[in-house]
Amino acid sequence: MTAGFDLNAFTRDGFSRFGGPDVAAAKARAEASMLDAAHIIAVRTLGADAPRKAALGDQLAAMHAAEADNAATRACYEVFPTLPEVIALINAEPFLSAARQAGLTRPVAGTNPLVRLDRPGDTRFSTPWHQDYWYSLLSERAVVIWMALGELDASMGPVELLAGSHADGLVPFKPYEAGHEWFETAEPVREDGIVAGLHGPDEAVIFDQRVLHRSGFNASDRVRVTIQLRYNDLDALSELTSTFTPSLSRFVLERQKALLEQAEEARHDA
Ligand SMILES: O=C(O)CCC(=O)C(=O)O
Repeated sequence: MTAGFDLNAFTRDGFSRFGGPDVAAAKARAEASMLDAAHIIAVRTLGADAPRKAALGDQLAAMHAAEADNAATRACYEVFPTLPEVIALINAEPFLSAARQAGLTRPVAGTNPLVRLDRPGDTRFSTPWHQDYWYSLLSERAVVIWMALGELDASMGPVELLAGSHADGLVPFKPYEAGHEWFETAEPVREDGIVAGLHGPDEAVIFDQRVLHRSGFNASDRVRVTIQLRYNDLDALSELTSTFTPSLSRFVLERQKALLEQAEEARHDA
């Protein structure tokens, strides 16, 4: 049983904070591996300017201050979700337990764990009002666990959740033209009851995938680091399939194409 989960709040608002020493420990394992990777990435991307800080937030802030064209923090964004300690979070007991308390009888992954790095003042990857259920459409009982690594305060623009919006069920959506997210709500959202997903270092927030939510604005000078875990319920799947398909990245596809073209040219020249 995970401490702090408030079933009344979850039922009423669609979300609840939860936490305790086991959440702190799971976060610390992921954070340590990300710091280690960030040190390696800093040396590769920044060379002699590579900072070496003892805390992930300080390390990313220093890397962002030293980088050109986001090269160092982009590499962190690419590499962090590949770390075994980050992937392992999906199987960490406090998160599975919170998903069970939220009503999922057999939680299964809705996606691999995702890592967001939100740079100061950058809105390019900010999400508009949306429901994560749009990206699953498979399990009526589906949740997101959203948690910050390192510090999180109001100036860093935590996710904004619209309390009680899950009660309206699936709302219509349309393509989102203004940024990198795919969809937004078809109708403007009545913005009463916005709650910032603030939580302590040993806590996380769990929300129903029907809750309308969007990115806050990072007005601080820090890189906001968050992890999202998404669970569907095997016992509630409308089809026995998955909502995400691990596939080769654009990097591999482009390299394969280049190698095939080289081989073709070499055959032609021979
Ligand atoms: O962290 C954020 O800024 C937004 C997160 C979000 O929209 C999501 O996890 O679906």
